[in-house]
Amino acid sequence: MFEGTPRQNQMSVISGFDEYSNGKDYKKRQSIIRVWKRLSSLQRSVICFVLLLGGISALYLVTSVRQLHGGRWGHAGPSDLRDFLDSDERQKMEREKREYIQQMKQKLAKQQVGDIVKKNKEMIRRQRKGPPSGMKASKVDQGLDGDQPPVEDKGQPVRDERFPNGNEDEDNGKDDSVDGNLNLPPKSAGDDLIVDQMSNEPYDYFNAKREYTEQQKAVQDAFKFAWKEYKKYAWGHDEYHPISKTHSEWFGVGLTIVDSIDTAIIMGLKDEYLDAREWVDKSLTFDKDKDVNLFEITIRALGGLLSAYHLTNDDVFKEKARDLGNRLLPCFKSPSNVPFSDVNLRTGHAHPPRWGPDSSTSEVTTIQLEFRDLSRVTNDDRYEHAVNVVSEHVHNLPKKDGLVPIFINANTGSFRSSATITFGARGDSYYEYLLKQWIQTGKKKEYLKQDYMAAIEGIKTHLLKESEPSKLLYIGELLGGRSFSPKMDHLVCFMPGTMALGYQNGLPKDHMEIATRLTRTCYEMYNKMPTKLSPEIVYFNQAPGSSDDLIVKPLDSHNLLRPETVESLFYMYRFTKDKKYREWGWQIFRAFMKYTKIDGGFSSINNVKSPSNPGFKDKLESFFLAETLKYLFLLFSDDPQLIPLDKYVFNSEAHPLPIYTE
Ligand code: DMJ
Repeated sequence: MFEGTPRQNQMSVISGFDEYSNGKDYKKRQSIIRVWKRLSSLQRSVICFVLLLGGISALYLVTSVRQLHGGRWGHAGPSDLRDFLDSDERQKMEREKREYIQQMKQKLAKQQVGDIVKKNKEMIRRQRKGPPSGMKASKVDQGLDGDQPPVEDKGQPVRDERFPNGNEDEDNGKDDSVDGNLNLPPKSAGDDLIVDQMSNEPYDYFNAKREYTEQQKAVQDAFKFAWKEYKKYAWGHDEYHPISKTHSEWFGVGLTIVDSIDTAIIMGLKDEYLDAREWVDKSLTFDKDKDVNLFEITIRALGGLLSAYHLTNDDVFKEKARDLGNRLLPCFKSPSNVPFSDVNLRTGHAHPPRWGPDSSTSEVTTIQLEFRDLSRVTNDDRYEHAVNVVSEHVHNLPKKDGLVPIFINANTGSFRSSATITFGARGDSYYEYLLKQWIQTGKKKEYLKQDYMAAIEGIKTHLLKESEPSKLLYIGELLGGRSFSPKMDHLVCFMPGTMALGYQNGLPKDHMEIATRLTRTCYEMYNKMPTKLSPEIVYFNQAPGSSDDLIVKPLDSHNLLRPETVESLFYMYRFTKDKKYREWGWQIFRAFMKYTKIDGGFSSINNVKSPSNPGFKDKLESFFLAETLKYLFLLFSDDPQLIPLDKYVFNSEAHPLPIYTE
C-alpha cells in the first residue's frame, strides 16, 4: 500500500496514479513525486489550474456534441453518425436540427427588430424634442390650422399660436393691405389651410408596400434615369455633362451624390440610396487641397449629409458632416466675424472671393440652419456659435426698410451701401433664412421674425409691382439700392413658398395673399413661354398698351432646371390642397421631360423661347436631383406624413432638417 502524506495522496490522484497501482510503475511514480516536490508552490498551482481547465473543456465538449446530436452519443462526426441511424431516426434528427436553426434565426431577427425599434425611438425623440444634448421639448411644434386644433403628443389640443386670442382675424396688429394700388384677391381657396397630421411612428421610407400616385411614379422614374446615367458616366464626380457624357469637379466631393441622397430616401429608392451610402462611407473625403465656396458647400454637402443623417439615423453621415463642418470653421476667423466666402478644405486658408473684396449677403446668411443643426447633432456648440454671431451682426446693421444690399465685407463687417437690393441672386436666401431660422429654433429668436416681417414690409414699399396688361404681381429690384427695375430672377420664385410658410406659422394673412399671387406669376413665367419652361430672368412690362407681360432678353432665356417655382407649388399645395398647384407642377414636369431629357440624362437648355431648337448646355445641375425633382415628388404626394412641415424645415437646397422646439 502506498502511504504518502495527504499531500502526496492528493498528488497521486491529480496525476492519474493511485496507491493500488502495480509495482512496475512505483519508481516512475516516486520520481514524478520528487519532481513535484521540487516545484515552487506557484508552479504547482499553475499546473493544477491547467489540468482543471483541460478537464472542464473536455466536459463541455462532450456536452455540446450531445446537444448537437439531439442527446445521442457517438464517436463519429455528424455525417458518420447518420450511418448509425435508421431512416426514422435520421429524419427526426434532421427535423430537430431544422427546428433548432429556425429558433436561432427567430431569436436573431427579434434582436435586430429590437435594435431597429430602439434606433427609431431615438430618432423620434430627436425629431420631437431636439438633439440628445439634453435639450427637452415640452410639446411638439404646433400645427396651425383653421379647421382643426393642433394636437399635442398625448392628443390634447394646444393653443393656436397664430391666433393668441382665438380670433382668426388677428394678425399681430399689422395692416393686411399690401399696397393701396394693388388689387389683392379676397379670401380664396388658399386661405383654408390644411395642417400636417402628426404621427408617433418613424417614417419607413423604404416600405415596399407604400403606394405612390402616378405622377410620383413618373418623377421617381425621372430621378432613377438621371441617377443611372450619372452613375454610368460621372460616378463620384461633382458635376455631370449629359451630352458629352463627361464629368467635372467643382469642390471634388461627389457633389451630385451628397446633394441627392435624401431625395433617393424620400422617394423610397433603396438601390440608389444604398449606392450613395456606400460611396459616402468608402470614398467621400473632404481632405482636399481645394478652395470651396462656404455657402455652396454648406447648403449642398453639409445640408445633404445632415438631412440624410436625420432621415436614416446612420452615423456615417453625421461623422462626414462633422468633418466638413470643422474644415469650414476657419472662414469665420475674419476681423468682423462675417465669414470669408472661400476656404481651402485642407489648409484651412480662408479668403474673400477671387473676383472682389466682398462676400455675398445671401451667402453669409445662408449657412445658419446647417451649422446650428450640426451643433445640435454633434453636441458641439462651436458651429452654432459661429453662425449666431453672423446673424446677430447682420441684424444690427442699418437696412433700407428691412431690405439689404447684396454685398458685405468680411473685413469691415459693413454692407456695400451702393449695392443692388434684390430677392434674386446674392440677396434671396438672406430673407428665406430669417424665417426658417425662426422656425428651426422653435420661434424663440424674436429678432429673426422681426427682421423677416420688416423685410416683407420693405418689399411692399419698394419692390412689389403689377405688370401690364395682366396685373401679374412681381418683386422687382433696386439697382444701386435706389432705382427700381422691373427685373425678376427665376430665383425669386422661392419667395411665395416662403411667405406661405410664414403665414402657416402665424404671420399675417396678407403674406399668404401675396404668396398666392406671386405663385401665379411664377407659373406664368413658364406658361407664357413656347417651351412652357421659364427663362432665368424676366422683365415685367410696365407700359400700358403692350400685349406681353413678360420680356425676355436673349442672354436671359436659358433654363438651368431650377427648383424655385415647383418649390413654391409644393408649399402652396401642402397648405391649401388646391389642385391647380398640382396641375401647374405637372405641366412644368412634362415640359422638363419634353425639352431637357436626352439619352444621357437631363440637361440645362439655352433658349426657352425656341421649342424647335432649345440648345443644350451639356450640364446637369445637382439641384435638379436635390431640389427640383424632390419638390415635384412631394407636390404629388398624398401622404401628409412625408416630411411634415411642423417637424422639418427645408434648407435652401431642399434638405429637410428638424425643427427644434426647445
Ligand atoms: C440652389 O443651389 C439653392 O436653392 C440656392 O439657394 C439658390 N440657387 C439654387 C437653385 O436654383
